[in-house]
Formats: sequence, structure tokens, C-alpha cells
Amino acid sequence: MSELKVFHLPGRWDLKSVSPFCLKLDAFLRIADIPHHSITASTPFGGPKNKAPWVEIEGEIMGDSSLIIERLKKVYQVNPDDHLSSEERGIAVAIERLVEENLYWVMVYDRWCRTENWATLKDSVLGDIPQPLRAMLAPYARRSVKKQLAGHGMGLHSHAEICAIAQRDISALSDFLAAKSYFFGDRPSLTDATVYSVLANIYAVPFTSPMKTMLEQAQNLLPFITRFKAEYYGDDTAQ
Ligand SMILES: N[C@@H](CCC(=O)N[C@@H](CS)C(=O)NCC(=O)O)C(=O)O
Repeated sequence: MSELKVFHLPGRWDLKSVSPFCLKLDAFLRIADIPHHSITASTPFGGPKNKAPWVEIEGEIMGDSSLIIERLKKVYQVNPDDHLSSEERGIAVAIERLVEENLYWVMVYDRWCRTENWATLKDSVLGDIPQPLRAMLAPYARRSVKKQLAGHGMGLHSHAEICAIAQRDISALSDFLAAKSYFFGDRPSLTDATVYSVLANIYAVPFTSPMKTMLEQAQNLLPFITRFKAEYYGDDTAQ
């Protein structure tokens, strides 16, 4: 089998990637112990859907973290969800949607729309793009993200409404995790990779976000981030 190549946006602040979708795929690869070559891309534009992550698998380029994971499960005959009941598998899809189709957009709003985060964003998320291209590309990228936020609907809400939406999602995650180590018990599943990737990208990075306080108040979510990171990233400080 040819080497699996995985392309992801840059890592910063002790996280493998500033992109939750890239980090989710990386975490999945670690849970499933799939050998691969990890390659950092400065923009998502090399991917087949102009989004990161993407992979080269069996000579084919493909995008979208969830579609990639489904393919990897088949090719490598692995399934970190094989201990889940059918009811839990249903809940897992619902959590994935909550995180990726809703909470993720609050994170995007906080990073790209808050004036106080703009300087950090330009030099971190876009930081691997060499100058002067970065300076030229940054305002274009920001306009494009604001359009996406409006298209999604998140960008049309008031600040207070966005906070209330985030609070509901974070409380739901916290309530479901409760006193468990991982979302479905003692053994991690794809859900843990998904939730870790977005929560770590909210909390571990130097962007202003009201969600940081919400995570602190939830009590069980920060220990979850720490637990997952220790298990799969250990002393890997470059990650
Ligand atoms: N559904 C996709 C979403 C990927 C995605 O939105 N990636 C972001 C980075 S976190 C991206 O590349 N955005 C660039 C853009 O939309 O222009 C997946 O699961 O991979």
C-alpha cells in the first residue's frame, strides 16, 4: 500500500493544527494508530475542495475529514467506534453535527470577526503564508469568512445571541460527558477526537472568546481536553 499523506493547516500553541477539522483527523489517526506522513500546508487551497484537511490515499486525493475517516476505516480495517451501541452511534452523529456545523462557527466568528483577535489571527492561522502575500491575502480571506458566516446564519446573529448559542452547545457537551472519562465511557471514540479538536482550539489558543469562561464553568470539559491530549499527544510538545 502506498504511503498515506495527510495535509493539514499549521500547528501553533502546542496544538498540531489551528484547524479543528485537521486536528480531528490527526487525533483519529492516533486513536486508530494508522501510519502516515503528515504535511503542513500554509493554505487550504491545495485541497480538492479548497478546504483543509485533505489526503493522498491509494494514489487518490480526497478532502473532508469525515469522508476521509470513513475511507480510512475501510482501507485500514479499523473502527474506534466499534464498542458503541446503535443508540450511541446515533448520538455520536448528533454530537458531530453539533460540534462541526454549529459550535465550530462560533469559534470562527470569535477568531475572524472580533477586532481584538485580528492581529493574532493574521500571524498565526495565516502565519505560514510568506509576506507580502499574507498582507494581501488577509483582508480577502476575512471577507470570504464573513460571507461564509452570513451564509451559515451564525454571522447574522447579535453578539449576545451567539454567546447564548455557544452556551447551549457547551452545556449539552458537558451534560452528556458528565462524570465519564470519554464521551462513551472509558474508551475513546471518534466523538472524543471531534470534541477535543474544537474545544482545544477554543481554549488552548490566545484568541479572545467568551467560550473560554463557559468551558471553565463547565468543570468537566477542561479535564477532558487535558486527558485526551495526555493520552494521544503526551510529551509531543511540537504538536
Ligand atoms: N467539512 C470539512 C470542513 C473543512 C473546513 O472547513 N476547513 C477549514 C479550516 S478549519 C477550511 O479549510 N476553510 C477554508 C475556507 O473555507 O476557505 C471537513 O470536515 O474537512
